[in-house]
Amino acid sequence: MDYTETSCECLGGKLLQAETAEENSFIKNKLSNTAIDGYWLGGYNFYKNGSFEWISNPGQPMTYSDMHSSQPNAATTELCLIYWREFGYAWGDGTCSVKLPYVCEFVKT
Ligand SMILES: [Ca+2]
Repeated sequence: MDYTETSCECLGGKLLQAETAEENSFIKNKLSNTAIDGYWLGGYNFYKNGSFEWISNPGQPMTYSDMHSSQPNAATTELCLIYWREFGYAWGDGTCSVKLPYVCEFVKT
């Protein structure tokens, strides 16, 4: 789909899908030790309606969400999902072309 997704796949993983509060908190704690504006994760606003789904599960509503109360705020143009520092790394919708780091996940084998 885009550079970040392809990069994770080249490393044998995928963009992070934080499907539970526990998983999400684990990641947020790591991000909180940095001073980066945002980190992409693997949700996508497929229908341009502000409803995010995991890239590997299109058509399936998320069972967990950490979307900030002010977000999504640009349903037709901000199609990618991001941890924003200004929200304490809660999620927001963001413009996909913004160059920021991203979080990959890997299945332990
Ligand atoms: Ca936004």
